[in-house]
Amino acid sequence: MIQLSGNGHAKTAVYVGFFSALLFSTMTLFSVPEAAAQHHGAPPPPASLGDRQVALNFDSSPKVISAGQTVVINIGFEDLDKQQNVQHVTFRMEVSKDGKAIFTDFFHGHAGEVKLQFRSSNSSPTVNGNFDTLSGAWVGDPGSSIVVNGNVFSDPGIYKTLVEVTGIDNDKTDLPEPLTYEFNILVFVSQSFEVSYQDMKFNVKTVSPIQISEADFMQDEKQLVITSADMINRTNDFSLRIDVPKEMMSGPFTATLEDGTELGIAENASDPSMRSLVITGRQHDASIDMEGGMRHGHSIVIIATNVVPEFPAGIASLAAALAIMSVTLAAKRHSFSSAGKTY
Ligand SMILES: [Cu+2]
Repeated sequence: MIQLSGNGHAKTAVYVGFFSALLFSTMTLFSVPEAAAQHHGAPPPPASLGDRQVALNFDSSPKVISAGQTVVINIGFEDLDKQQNVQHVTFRMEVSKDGKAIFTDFFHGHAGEVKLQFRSSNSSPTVNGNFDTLSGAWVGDPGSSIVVNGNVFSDPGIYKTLVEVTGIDNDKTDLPEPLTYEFNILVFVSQSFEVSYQDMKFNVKTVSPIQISEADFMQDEKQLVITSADMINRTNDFSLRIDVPKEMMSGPFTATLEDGTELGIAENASDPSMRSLVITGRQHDASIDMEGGMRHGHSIVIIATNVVPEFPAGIASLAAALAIMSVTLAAKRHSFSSAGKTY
């Protein structure tokens, strides 16, 4: 009797599951705009020098820096009115991570531009270049890079970069006040996680400046929770990419930090079966954090519109119901027999 009604429920569950799977695939056939991935933090605002506006131009090759990879960083200083580089720039560059200084030195670009090649190794950073005694800084040969060997961008992370321009227009004259710029250089790590939902397994890929320790899929809440042992501080601007199978979850998506702080999210179809999500944290006003206390956490929550239908869940809960039922029956039988013993 129980067995028969059980089969009937299972058939219904399979049918409903199949129907919602069809509905699911037709509903996700909409186009999504191409989103430009943010490879580094927000560019620093231009600095004023008298009536001149001087902007720091920054780019890296490759655009997406992986931990331990050799990278060329180009730093230029542009007079925004003239739209050309200012000449003879001396600056101090300081790279720090988690509040700890990793590298600092002085550089000079006669043509207002400096190319730095960072080669990763385990030793502390050393500079290979020509030291210009007039400006008291390292200079590169025209067209070539100044080489920095050592552990500067060896680990994934958000590297705070401070550039202080101490001289401009001339090799040996110092500015009364340095022009300062601050920006983040992001160094990424690629990781892969197997996420399971009942008897299904999905592959989730992350490219993140924060080492991810865990990825958990909560089908009932339509959430994918990405967790890190490191702090994800909302005062840092950062960017990370998560590739999820469309079958597992599809958009529109939203993303937040665990304290509810909303994050930017852009969706790309990397291939027909995958969705590539670029999540960006925004620089927040420090005063907001002072009021609310430093709020940060270890998790990012990605909320989908559609998730994999729960048709195997129907069977699972049915099985659970049957298990409870048989336990109850067994208990009843047991109480009957014990009742028999009492009499
Ligand atoms: Cu010069």
